[in-house]
Amino acid sequence: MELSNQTILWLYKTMLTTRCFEERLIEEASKGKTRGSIHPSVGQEAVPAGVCAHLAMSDYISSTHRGHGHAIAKGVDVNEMMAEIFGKSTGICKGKGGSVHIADFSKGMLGTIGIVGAGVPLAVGAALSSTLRQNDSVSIAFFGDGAANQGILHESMNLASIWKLPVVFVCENNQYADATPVEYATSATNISDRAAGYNMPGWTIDGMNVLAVYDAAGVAIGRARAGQGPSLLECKTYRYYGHFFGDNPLTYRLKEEQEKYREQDPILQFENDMQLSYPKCFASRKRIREEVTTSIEKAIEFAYSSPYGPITDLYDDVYVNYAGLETL
Ligand SMILES: Cc1ncc(C[n+]2csc(CCOP(=O)(O)OP(=O)(O)O)c2C)c(N)n1
Ligand SMILES: [Mg+2]
Repeated sequence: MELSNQTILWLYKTMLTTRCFEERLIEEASKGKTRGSIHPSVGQEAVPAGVCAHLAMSDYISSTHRGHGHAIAKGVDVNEMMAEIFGKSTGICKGKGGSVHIADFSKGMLGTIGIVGAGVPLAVGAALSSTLRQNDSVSIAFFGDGAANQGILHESMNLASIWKLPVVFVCENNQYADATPVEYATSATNISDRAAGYNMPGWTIDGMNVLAVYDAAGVAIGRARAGQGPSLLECKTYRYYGHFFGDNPLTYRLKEEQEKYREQDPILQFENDMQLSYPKCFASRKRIREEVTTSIEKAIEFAYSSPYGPITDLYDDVYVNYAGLETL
């Protein structure tokens, strides 16, 4: 399918922004500047970009512990994300949540979440709300291959199917759940095969290729928007770094395996595609790289120069303030 130059450049910039954000974040984490755990998604950038390219602000996504790319692709501000991970009061959740609690309801980003599988029913709930409100918003539930074996996913897929909800279940199968290989932990050959059990279509695609993700997500999201119900999209991908910042993936993954996937790098692959099919976009790649680097350096500066919140605010935002709710 021929894409507009605008879409091509958006895909490129979104993938690059995620890569640059996380590479810089890792540098700052190494210096001890960040707070809380960090799970880099470097290598997996094609999935959030290819999916979210079809979404509007009025659509919803729920994410995982590896969610910087989802947040960026849904338009969350990188300054506020960076400040959040530095624990600063200007962070998107006032610096109280860190990398695994990045939410921005104004952008339809329901949150990165540390509990494996827990984001999935949030997306289903958001899809139910769209159905009840009779609008055409769709919801995306991003989850990993490890989460695919959590009961909550299966309950969520079943409910979404019987109620024909506008939700797409997007599995980022990066081949490992922490140090456990997917072949060891998963009964199905393809995770998408499980869609049949819930009477919905399922597809397995190359998640290192952003154009393949874009095409398949377009079909799945188009169905959901047209009232044809949920579907399951499994994107086969790979994380380059450890499970979390500080993990050494070489203790459980062969060097050759890692090199094989790096050869299919989603950004380099896309640059080759651009050179062949979108030469005008290819010509602007240097400018885009510079723009991205500048915006991430600004985000780092913003995080450094922002203050920590006062200790007196520590317990604010922990529990809902019920005052006034009884009058609703
Ligand atoms: C309910 C629950 N069980 C276990 C954990 C510990 N844990 C955190 S991430 C993770 C692996 C998840 O793997 P996957 O879903 O494939 O996502 P990936 O890390 O590969 O992105 C585990 C077991 C958790 N956070 N929540
Ligand atoms: Mg995984």
